[in-house]
This record gives sequence, C-alpha cells and structure tokens, in this order.
Amino acid sequence: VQTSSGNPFKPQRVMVIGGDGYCGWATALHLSNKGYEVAIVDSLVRRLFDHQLGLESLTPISSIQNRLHCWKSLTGKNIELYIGDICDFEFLSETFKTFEPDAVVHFGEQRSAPYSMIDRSRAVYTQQNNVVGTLNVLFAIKEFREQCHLVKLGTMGEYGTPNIDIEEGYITITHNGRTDTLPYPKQASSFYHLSKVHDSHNIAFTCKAWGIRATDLNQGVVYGVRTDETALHEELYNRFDYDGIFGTALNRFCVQAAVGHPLTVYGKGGQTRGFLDIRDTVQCVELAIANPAKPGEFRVFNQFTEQFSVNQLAELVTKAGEKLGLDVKTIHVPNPRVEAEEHYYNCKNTKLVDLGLKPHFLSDSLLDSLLNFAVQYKDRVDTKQIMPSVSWKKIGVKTKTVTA
Ligand code: NAD
Ligand code: USQ
Repeated sequence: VQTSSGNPFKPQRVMVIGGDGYCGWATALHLSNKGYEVAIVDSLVRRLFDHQLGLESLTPISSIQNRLHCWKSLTGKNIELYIGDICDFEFLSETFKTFEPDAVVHFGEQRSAPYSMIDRSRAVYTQQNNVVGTLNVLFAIKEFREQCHLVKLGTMGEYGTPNIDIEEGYITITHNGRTDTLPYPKQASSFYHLSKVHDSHNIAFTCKAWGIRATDLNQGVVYGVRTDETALHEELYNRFDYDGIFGTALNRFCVQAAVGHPLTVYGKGGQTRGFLDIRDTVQCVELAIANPAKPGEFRVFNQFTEQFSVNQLAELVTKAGEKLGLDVKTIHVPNPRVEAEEHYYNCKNTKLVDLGLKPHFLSDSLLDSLLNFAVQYKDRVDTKQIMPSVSWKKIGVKTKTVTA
C-alpha cells in the first residue's frame, strides 16, 4: 500500500471526521486495516441526539474508547482519537496541526432528514452544524495542509427527482446555440438535504478560488451493518438505526419484519433512490482516497450501486422474510414527507466503478443475514419508535419534544 506521507499523491494519514457514526466507524476500521494511519474526529453529538430523543441502536454499541481499545488489542493497530466539535475552529486547527492529514474524510454532519424537519431549532442546527463544519474544514486545509484531499460525504438527495437522467455532478447543456458543462441542478427536499447542497457549493468555490482538491461523494441510502472489520468482535459492532428519525428504508424494513411490525411504505411507495451496502461505502471511500482529486479539482461521484423503489424493497423483504418463516405485511402510511411518489429515476454511477469498485449487489443471502441479525436483537427493539413522528408540513417555530 501507500508509504510516503511526504508525497501528497500517496496519502497515508487519513482523518475521519464523524468516525464514531455508522458510515464513519466502518470506514475508519477499514482504512486502519488497509494500513493507513487513521485519526477519528467526532464530537459524539449523535450519541447525544439518541439520548435526547430516547432512541437506541438495534445493536448495543460500545463507547468510542472501548471500541478503539478493542481494535488495538485485536490487530495491534492504533487509531488516534480527537473528541470535539469541528464547528469549533480552534479545536479543528489543533487536530490538523497535530495529526497532519493527507486526506480528510468528512462524515461529521447531522444526517437525518426527519431530524432537520422536527422544528425551527433543529433545522437551524442542521444547517449551522453542517455548513459551518464544512467551511471550517476547508479553511483548515487552506491554512495548515494545502495538499490535503477532502473526501466529503454528500447525498444523492441533492439532485432530487428530475424528469431527466441524473449525471455525476455536471451536465453539458446547449442553450441558445451555446454549450457549457455546468453543475447539475439541485432540488433537495429537506433542510438536511439542502445543507449538503450548500456544502457542495462552498467546496466547489474553494476548489476554484484556493486550489483545494476535493471529491464530493453523493451517496445513496446505505444498508447493512457488518463489514469485515466490525464483525471481528462485539465491541466493534456498528450502530443500526431503525427508528423513524435516524433509521433508513431497507434497514428499517428488516427490523420491522423481524418484530412483526408491518413494513412502513410512505405514500404510494414509488419513491426510487440509489442504494448501497455499507461494505461498498468503505470501498468507495478507500478508492477516492487512493486516487485523489487534482489540486483545484472539484470531483463528484454518485456513490450507489443499485436503484430500488420503496415498494420493491418491501417486496424483497417480504419474500426473504417468508423464507425464514416470518409473516411480513406492508402498510401504506400517509407520507410524512413532501416528495414525488411516482417519478422517473435514472442516475449515472460509473465513476467509482471505473476506479475499481466491485459492488456487493443486494442479494438473497445479504437479506437473509440482515433479517437474521435483526431477529437476533429483536428484544432490544422499542416498537414505539418505528412509526414516523415528524411531518414536513407541520414543522413550526415552537421547539418540539419528540415522543414516541
Ligand atoms: P451518523 O449520525 O451515524 O454519524 C455522523 C457522525 O458525525 C456522528 O458520530 C456524530 O457524532 C458526528 N458529528 C456530527 N456533527 C459533528 C461535528 N460538528 N463535529 C464532530 N463530529 C460531528 O451518520 P452516518 O449515517 O454515518 O452518515 C455519515 C455521513 O454520510 C453523513 O454526512 C451523511 O449525510 C452521509 N450519508 C449517509 C447515508 C446513510 O444512509 N447513512 C447516506 C448518504 C450519505
Ligand atoms: N421511506 C419509506 N418508509 C420508511 C422510511 C423511508 O417509505 O419507513 C421512504 C422515504 O419517504 C424516502 C425514501 O424511503 O422516499 C428514503 O428515505 P430514507 O429515510 O431511507 O432516506 P433519506 O431520508 O433520504 O436519508 C438517508 C440518510 C441520509 C442520506 C440519504 C441518501 O439518512 O443521510 O443523505 O439517505 S439519499 O436518499 O440518496 O438522499
């Protein structure tokens, strides 16, 4: 693997912001396993949201300190830990000066669309945390580590659901006889998804203005829980969100099937999105780091492997559940969101495959193992947390205490 930390094109030292979260934890271990020097930066604010909202991961998760201790004792590999908020620039500066990253993978944002739609204060928090955090990372790179490559987690939701094919970041348009390649139009549909649009604009601007090298990974919905590394020991297990605020479609459906709750399809269920296995999240990030953007380049990859509608996912989980002897029903819940429920959807996703991504497509065996995993932990499920509790239309200025 890579060796020289002096050569910016052979990144060796990787800072994983948000490394205590779902995607970040799996990625930090994967990169450490692959021989990178890894530092996790995290404020642990996600664990605080869970406490505040009365939520818990399906899987019991160890403290970040115990996680890292376990990793070191199993593999001999050290992962540095910096606990703090990247919106605090002094803290971020110190971590940059101490760790001297060649690449920063930035997962450290408030990532739930429903959370951002609870009330005004959560909407403002989400945009402040995400936009200011990313701006701070950009300033830290400019000031302390010019050659450092920013690998930023964006979202497929930045594009919305236009009635034309979705390209990877840019579209070539001919207008009144003139042609240009322009950023693909953005039509996000929550204050969270919009925070990612704002981030993308800020990153694109700093690539142009300061010569920052950046890759925006427009990731689809992630499913699954085990990766080679997190499966090594119970103390390394990843979080698995199934509740109505942080849980995402396929993972939620598996838990619902395991506890005999009907699958919650919102509205007509024709909503189609890009999806990927968490084992591919870690692979994609590794590929982006190993093949950095050029100075000044703002590169955009669409990071998903397959498209499914919510109805298709419900069908797949129903069939897989039947094989395991589960009686799986589906209900159409009035859609708490404002989104198209029947629409055209065709997205490009060739750039990561060109770099060598070998996708783990959704298979019967993965669904079996996810369902079995959910069954194994079903006594930990709080069924009151399953139905959606946040409405896009009812958001107001009054601070809301969300109760199940
Ligand atoms: P997560 O909530 O599990 O993890 C996010 C982590 O970032 C948490 O540990 C949290 O404490 C930390 N964090 C948040 N704000 C911070 C701050 N200001 N300073 C320091 N740490 C901070 O989320 P996840 O599911 O792992 O998502 C990670 C990233 O990937 C997010 O940016 C998300 O938008 C993106 N993404 C996730 C999915 C998905 O399906 N989970 C899909 C597409 C994109
Ligand atoms: N949905 C249901 N039933 C459910 C849950 C969701 O029908 O029980 C529908 C939603 O209405 C939506 C679709 O499934 O149309 C996806 O919803 P989701 O909750 O699985 O995902 P989303 O809110 O889009 O957010 C998640 C992550 C976010 C990431 C995004 C990628 O939380 O961080 O950015 O997936 S994407 O969807 O491509 O924008």
